[in-house]
Amino acid sequence: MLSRLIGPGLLLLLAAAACRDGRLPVASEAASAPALPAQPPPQTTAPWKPAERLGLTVLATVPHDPEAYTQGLVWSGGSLYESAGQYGRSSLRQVDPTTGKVLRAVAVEPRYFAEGLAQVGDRLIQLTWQEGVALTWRAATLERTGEIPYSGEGWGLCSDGARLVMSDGSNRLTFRDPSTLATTGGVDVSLDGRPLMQLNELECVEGAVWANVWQTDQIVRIDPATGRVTAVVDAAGLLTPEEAARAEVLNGIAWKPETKSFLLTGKYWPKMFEVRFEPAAGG
Ligand SMILES: [Ca+2]
Repeated sequence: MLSRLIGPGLLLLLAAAACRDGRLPVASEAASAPALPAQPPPQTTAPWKPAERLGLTVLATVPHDPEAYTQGLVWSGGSLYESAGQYGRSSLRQVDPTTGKVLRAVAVEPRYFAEGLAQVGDRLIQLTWQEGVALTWRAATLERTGEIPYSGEGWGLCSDGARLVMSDGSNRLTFRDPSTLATTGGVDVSLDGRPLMQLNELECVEGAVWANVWQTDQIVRIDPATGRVTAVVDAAGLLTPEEAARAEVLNGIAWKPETKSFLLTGKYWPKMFEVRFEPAAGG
């Protein structure tokens, strides 16, 4: 009886531990996640309530470099910065948010696979996937200012003004010191009572953390104090089927505080969208 009760929970713990183990999550793992047997929400002392379901309204559509394997997107006072990945093709870019034109691009060494991007003061911090080092840049000039080592995989990154929030492909968000990248805390993310894996590009917005979920058209809003997903955005259908056939997954989310809107794009996407998230019809 006892083993039957703890069985599913133990399985979830093992799955979470496996993905934090530094292994690349593979499609079979992602595909197997929804196949877990349906379970009731776990018994917890915290009040549990389902995440809000959101849709989106497109405010504007601008071109996006279809050669950019987007891993990070940051808006800062009218400037738009993008981190593009892949070995031998990684770069840091400044992009015209109106035309999508790449204003400046600096190549990253071929040994680095660039990942998430965040701004801290006048610096940009760019993660690398498995190289254990963050590259730092002067935002105004895109000059490289240094490298900061860290442990684990680098996926998404955002700054909430006091700390960095980082994802690694698991359901864990790690909080880091913005100067040293030393770990200062973290939280495990759950959606409707179950671990939500594959958290990717991040955006810190007014106390919440928004995350692209790898290999899905979903964006989630996370309460970083509890790890609970408080909203799920269905962002499917932004690209036409023809565009989607040549593109990769949705990944790239930046907040424009001036207009309280988001910029969204994806890996090899030909377009970038300015959107506003709104309650889904019927939800
Ligand atoms: Ca972002």
